[in-house]
Amino acid sequence: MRGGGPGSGTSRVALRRCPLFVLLLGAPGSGKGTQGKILAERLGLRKITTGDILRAAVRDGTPLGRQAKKYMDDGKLVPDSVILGLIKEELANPDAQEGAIFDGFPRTAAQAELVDTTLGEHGQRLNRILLLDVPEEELLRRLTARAAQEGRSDDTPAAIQTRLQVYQRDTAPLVAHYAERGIVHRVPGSGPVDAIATEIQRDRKSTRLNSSHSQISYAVFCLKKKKRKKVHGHVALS
Ligand code: B4P
Repeated sequence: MRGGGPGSGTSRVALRRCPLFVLLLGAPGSGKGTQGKILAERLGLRKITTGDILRAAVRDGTPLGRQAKKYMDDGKLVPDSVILGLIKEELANPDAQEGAIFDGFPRTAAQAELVDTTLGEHGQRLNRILLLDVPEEELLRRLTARAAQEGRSDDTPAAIQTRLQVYQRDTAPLVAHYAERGIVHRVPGSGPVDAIATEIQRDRKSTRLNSSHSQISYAVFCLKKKKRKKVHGHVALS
């Protein structure tokens, strides 16, 4: 949901001055899309979902969609040569300057580097990584159930196996990269959707705008950072 940010004028000013970038990371079926939607609505931030953008491109038959379709149907990642331009474009969107929830990217080392560099050019950085932790049997159960309900072309048994392997090979290593910065928060991702959302809400570093008290604290935090920026000429937001 855009523009539906936290209610008070103070929070809006704080949000503009101190953007919040949260990445939802997890295996296929771990609930990134589900929890990302709830979190984006709660924080009034834009959610950028590469999977949705790619599926829309496939549906509309655009050049991007035609390039991506085969990889997606096979459960493979769309190559970085195709996806990096898309990510750069999304991050350049004026809406994204206020902060955003990233769902589905970065997924490779090259994408992570692009995100770091692009945010860094604006004095920004990823503030929080929410790692949704779900056992493989549960992932399989969810994706198989969705295949029956929605018939998504990459929810076939073979594509699901490939997606799980590709996640372990290309995306899971990013956790160590972000853990070095101390910004990873592991969230148990099994159980009712509401309970998981509540667990995420408890993590103040990823939802620090969710109460009027934290909005004020956050505004003060941002103003302090801004002052430090003037003195030292750089920003460190995490
Ligand atoms: P995505 O759309 O990102 O698909 P995904 O990783 O499988 O996650 P998904 O959104 O489906 O799962 P979610 O966890 O929300 O990517 C699809 C393809 O696009 C990729 O394979 C790749 O080809 C391409 N792609 C996308 N981004 C790319 C990138 N950056 N680089 C290269 N290629 C890219 O939910 C799964 C299911 O679980 C849902 O049905 C949901 O309702 C259910 N669920 C959620 N939470 C639940 C809970 N608590 N209990 C029970 N069910 C739950």
